[in-house]
Amino acid sequence: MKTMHACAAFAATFAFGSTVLGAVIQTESFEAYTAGSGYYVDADAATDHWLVNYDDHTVSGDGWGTYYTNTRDGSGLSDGDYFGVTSYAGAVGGFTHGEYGFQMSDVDGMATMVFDAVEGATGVSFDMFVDGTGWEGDDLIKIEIGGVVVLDTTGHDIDDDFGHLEEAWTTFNGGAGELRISLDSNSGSEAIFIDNIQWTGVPAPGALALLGLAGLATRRRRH
Ligand SMILES: [Ca+2]
Ligand SMILES: [Ca+2]
Ligand SMILES: [Ca+2]
Ligand SMILES: [Ca+2]
Repeated sequence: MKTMHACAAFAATFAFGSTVLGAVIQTESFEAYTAGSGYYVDADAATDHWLVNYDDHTVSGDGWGTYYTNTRDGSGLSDGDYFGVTSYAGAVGGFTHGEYGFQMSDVDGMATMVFDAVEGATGVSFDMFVDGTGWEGDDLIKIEIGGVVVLDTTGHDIDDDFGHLEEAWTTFNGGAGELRISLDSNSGSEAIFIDNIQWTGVPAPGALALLGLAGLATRRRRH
């Protein structure tokens, strides 16, 4: 009975127009941050920790951060790597929104970008570019949205089994919740780039009330 009720409300929203549900309510395109020049350097390769911005290099922003995990007992990001917000588009041809994107490379361990769940969001999409190179079986790219695994190359040689992702921008989609993008790699030529993150969902409760759908907003928040 409860499910039926929710479906009826959902259908009512569609009656007002599907664009209501698909509205972009938040974006992250890395345009508002400094990119720095040269290498990003992290002092600690041994301990799992949140990375901190270094000089003008940005690895943490508004509602997101990057976590380092010591998976290789290697040099991590202490040896100086091209990592963080960048305007360098030489590898990708151009970013998918604006002049800046986020580059992860030569982690010598694992780095995970973590984007907080956005209130009211029911979906998220973003673009990822994977460099074409001789990845090995112990390298991995993993994407999780709200705990749902969208991509996981664990146990695969990326260029053998996920070659379709190489040298191209691919758009990934998922539902609500925290967005996590991980790269475990050990070479400067093993790089991924992220751009154009868009969270979609219902408009703010005030806008819904104007449409006479305040009841729906209350119900959806409980999920
Ligand atoms: Ca951008
Ligand atoms: Ca490194
Ligand atoms: Ca390979
Ligand atoms: Ca490798």
